[in-house]
Amino acid sequence: MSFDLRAFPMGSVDESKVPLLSVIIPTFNERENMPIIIPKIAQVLGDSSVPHEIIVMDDDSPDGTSEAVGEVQKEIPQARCVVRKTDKGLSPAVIQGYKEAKGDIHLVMDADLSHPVEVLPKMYNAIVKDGADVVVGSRHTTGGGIENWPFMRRFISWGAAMMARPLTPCSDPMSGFFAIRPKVIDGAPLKAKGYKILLEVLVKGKYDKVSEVPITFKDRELGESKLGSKVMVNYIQHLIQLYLFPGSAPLIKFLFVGGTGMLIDLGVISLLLFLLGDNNFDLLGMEGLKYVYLYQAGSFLAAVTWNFFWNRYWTFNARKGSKSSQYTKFFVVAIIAFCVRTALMYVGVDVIGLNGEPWYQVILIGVIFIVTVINYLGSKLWAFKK
Ligand SMILES: Nc1nc2c(ncn2[C@@H]2O[C@H](COP(=O)(O)OP(=O)(O)O)[C@@H](O)[C@H]2O)c(=O)[nH]1
Ligand SMILES: [Mg+2]
Repeated sequence: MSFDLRAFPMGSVDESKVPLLSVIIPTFNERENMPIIIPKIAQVLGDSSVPHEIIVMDDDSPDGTSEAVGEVQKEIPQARCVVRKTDKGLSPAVIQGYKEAKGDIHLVMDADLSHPVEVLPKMYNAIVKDGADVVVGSRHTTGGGIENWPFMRRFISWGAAMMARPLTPCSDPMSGFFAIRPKVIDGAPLKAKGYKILLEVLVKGKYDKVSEVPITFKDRELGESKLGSKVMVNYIQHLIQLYLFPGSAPLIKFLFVGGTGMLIDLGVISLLLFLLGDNNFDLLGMEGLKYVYLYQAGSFLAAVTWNFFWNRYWTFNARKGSKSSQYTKFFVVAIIAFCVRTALMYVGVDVIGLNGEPWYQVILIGVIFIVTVINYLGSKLWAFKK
């Protein structure tokens, strides 16, 4: 087997050795599964000559999981168990597992054989050979699936995955089976609250390429599921946190900020009219019109500035770039969009004459759409480009 070591930048890995895979298995009461899954992993990875370590992150299971690992370890010395007595829970166990792991690739999988061990070499190669930063064992990609689940359960699982879709570039962001290069989460503020640690990693980590390997998920045969009904509520809370996290789902945030910007625009112009008065002069006379233009310029500036700050800190999380240069570019994009809007409305309404119902509304919506696309792309690809 050959390895493309260029996938590992100089310094991150000793180039004389083949990248080491750390398999992290969070457990709670999985005694019966230990003598099955650990030898299976060792065999599959051994057959493919993948150097590896196996770390069981056990929450001090009363059923003797750690003792079971101790037994297996006699035959398979690259396996070990870390017994955790504080900060219990699935996600904290995985996060601590990342700290324990010494490998160049960190892979997480369940203990209950729901995740097919056979695809481990494929996932490893997706990173080592194909240069992925994250690889996900996916049930929802072509070729993936779930064995023996009734329609309703599949539907709920699919719906839950869809709710997270805008947050990540992956079809199965709820999978508990995935591998990363450690640099992906280096310095990332991972929170251990939710059960879906992959979502945390995909929202908060730094990566370029995400690959998916299709898997068929099988229900466990031994032991019991620990993740019951509380998971649903926890998942929704977790999703809300992740949607609010700076830089996640930028298109949704951008549209939301744009909406608030329109309110600012309207509010400022109304306020100016209210304070400085439309009583003092005739709005329809030339003099009055000039004031309104001035007010419009003021409210435009206020809205652009408002949008700029929210987009910089929240939508795109671009606080590292130079503020003045970002502001200038953002302003230029807004002016261009404004000119495009004015020109298109002029052509549509005054030149072509689409000023009756419903054509005026149709053209207005079309123009707003085009202008939003210009604003979004200009912001993402230019003003706030990282
Ligand atoms: N360390 C640790 N592992 C857990 C905890 N809860 C579940 N796990 C492990 O996480 C994996 C998935 O849990 P499981 O109960 O199979 O969830 P399900 O497949 O969604 O029903 C298994 O390996 C469990 O042993 C926990 O609180 N702490
Ligand atoms: Mg399970």
